[in-house]
Amino acid sequence: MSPLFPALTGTPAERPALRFGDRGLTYGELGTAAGALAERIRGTGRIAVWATPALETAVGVVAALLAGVAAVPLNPKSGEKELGHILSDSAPSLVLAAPGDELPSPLRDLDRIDVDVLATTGTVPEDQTQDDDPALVVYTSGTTGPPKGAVIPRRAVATTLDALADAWQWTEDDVLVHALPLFHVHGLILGILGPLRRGGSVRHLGRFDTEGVARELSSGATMLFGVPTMYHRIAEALPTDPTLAKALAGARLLVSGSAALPVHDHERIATATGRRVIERYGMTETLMNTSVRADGEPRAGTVGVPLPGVELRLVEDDGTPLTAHDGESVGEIQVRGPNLFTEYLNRPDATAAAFTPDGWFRTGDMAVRDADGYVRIVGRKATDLIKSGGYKIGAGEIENALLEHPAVREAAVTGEPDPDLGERVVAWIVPADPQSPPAAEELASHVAARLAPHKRPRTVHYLTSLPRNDMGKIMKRALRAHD
Ligand code: MCA
Ligand code: AMP
Repeated sequence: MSPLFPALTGTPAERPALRFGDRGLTYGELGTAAGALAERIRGTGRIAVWATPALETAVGVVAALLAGVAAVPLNPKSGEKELGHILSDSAPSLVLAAPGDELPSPLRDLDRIDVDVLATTGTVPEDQTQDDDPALVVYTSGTTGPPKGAVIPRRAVATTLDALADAWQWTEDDVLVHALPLFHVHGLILGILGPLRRGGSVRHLGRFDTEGVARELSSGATMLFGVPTMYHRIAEALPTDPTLAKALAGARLLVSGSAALPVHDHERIATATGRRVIERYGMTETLMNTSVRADGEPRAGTVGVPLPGVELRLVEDDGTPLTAHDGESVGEIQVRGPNLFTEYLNRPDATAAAFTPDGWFRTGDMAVRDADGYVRIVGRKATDLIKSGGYKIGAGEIENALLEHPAVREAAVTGEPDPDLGERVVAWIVPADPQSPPAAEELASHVAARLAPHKRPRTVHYLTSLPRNDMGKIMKRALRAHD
C-alpha cells in the first residue's frame, strides 16, 4: 500500500516530529532512527513494545510499521497475570524497549532490542505491505475473561487518520499536545501516528498535569487530545488559573474521547475559555467512528456525525435497524467500514460473535440520533464493562483476580459514578473470615499487581452474602442498595 508516513521522506528533514520532555526528533532524525531499526526487525514475527510514554516507544512503533511487522504495545504497569496472558497469546518474537528500562520476568526470556533514537545510519525503506496486513495488536477488556487482542490492519490506521484530518482540518501545521498512555488507540494511533501521518508534530507531556497543557498551548501547540478525566481536571483548575484559560482559548482544537465528557464540564470549559471541546467516538476494534467536525456545530453531549467512509446504524434488540432520527429512539450502534479491526487474535468465537452476518460490528454502545444525524451515546449494553479514566475495564477479570486472594470467598465488581474518573471500580466482597476481612488497600494492591493499577478497586464494600437470583446469578443492581 502507499506509505503510512509519507512525511518521513517528503518533509523537510529539519521539521520537528516528536517531542517528549526535553528530548525530540525531527523528521530527518526519525526517518533515520526508525529506518535503522526497521532493517533489524524486518521479517521477524510480531514484536512487543514496552510502551512507556517515551521517544523510544514512538520510534519503535514507527520502525515496526516501516518493517511491516505487527507491534503489540504493552502497558508497562501491567501486572504479572495480564502480562503473562498477553505474551502467551500474542507470542512476540522480541521486545523493543528503551535502553536502561528494567523489564519484568516474563519479558526477560524474550530477545530484546534497545531502541536507539539517535541511530544515524538508517534509511526509510520502500513500503512493501498490503492494506490488510496487521499494523498493531491492541489488547482490550471484555466483560469476562482476560483481555482480547484486537488485530488492527494498516488500512484502518490510514483511513481513520485521514478521516480525522478531514473532520478536524488537521494539517502539517498542527502541533498536538497530550499525555495519553501509548498502549491504546487514543494515545498511540491518534496521538502519535496521527501527527506523523500529517507531517505535523506532537509534544507528549509524560504525565498529565494542567501546567504542562498550559505551557505547551501557550508556546505553539494547536491541538489538545484528552480523556474526560483530563478535561474534568482542567475544568476544576480553570477558575483559579488564568494562564490555563488563556492557553485553551488560543488553541485551534480541543478534542475529548474514550468516554463521555459530562455536559457540566463542557459548559465550565466553554464559560472560562470561550472554547468548546469537541467529542469523537471510537473503539479499539473500530478506531474512530464519529466526530463533531471542526466546521460543524459543537453540541455538548453528542459525538457528532459518522466520519467519511464509516457506515453507522442503530438497531433494536431483535436486530431491526432504526430508521427514525428523532433524538429519542434508542438502539445499539453498529458500524461497517475500512476503519474496522480484522479479528481478535486466537479468538474466532469472539470475532464471529462481534459481527452480524452481513459484516456490521456490534459496538455494544446504545445511542439515539438527532434529526441532523448527530449521534448521542446514552449507555452501554453490558453493565459488566466499566470505563474509568477512559480505560475500559471488564468486571469479570477483576472478580477473578479478587477470588484468587485467599481472604476473599465471593466477589462482585461494579462501576459506580465518579466525578473525576467517570466511573470508579467498586468491589463487593464476602470475606473468607468475617472476623478478619482483608483491608481495602490490600485488595487494591493485589489487583494492581496482577492486572494493572487502573483496574484496582477504589472502594471495597464488605457483605455477608451477595444478592443472587434463583439461578444463582449475582444481582448487581441490588448491590447498590447496600451502599
Ligand atoms: C495507585 N497506584 C498504584 C496503586 N495505587 N500502583 C500500584 N498499586 C496500587 N495499589 C499508582 C498508579 O500506578 C499511578 O502511578 C498512580 O498511582 C496514579 O494512578 P491512578 O490513580 O490510576 O491514576 P489517575 O491519576 O487516576 O489517572 C487518571 C488518568 C488516567 C491520567 C486520566 O486514567 C489515564 O491516563 N487515562 C487514559 C486512558 C486512555 O488513554 N484510554 C484510551 C483507551 P504513577 O504515578 O506512576 O502513574 S480507549 C481508546 O483508545 C478508544 C479507541 C477511544 O475512544 O479513545
Ligand atoms: P475501548 O474499548 O477501550 O477502546 O473503549 C471504547 C468505548 O469507549 C466505546 O465503546 C464507548 O463506550 C466509549 N467511548 C469512546 N469515546 C466516547 C465518547 N466520546 N463518548 C462516550 N463514550 C465513548
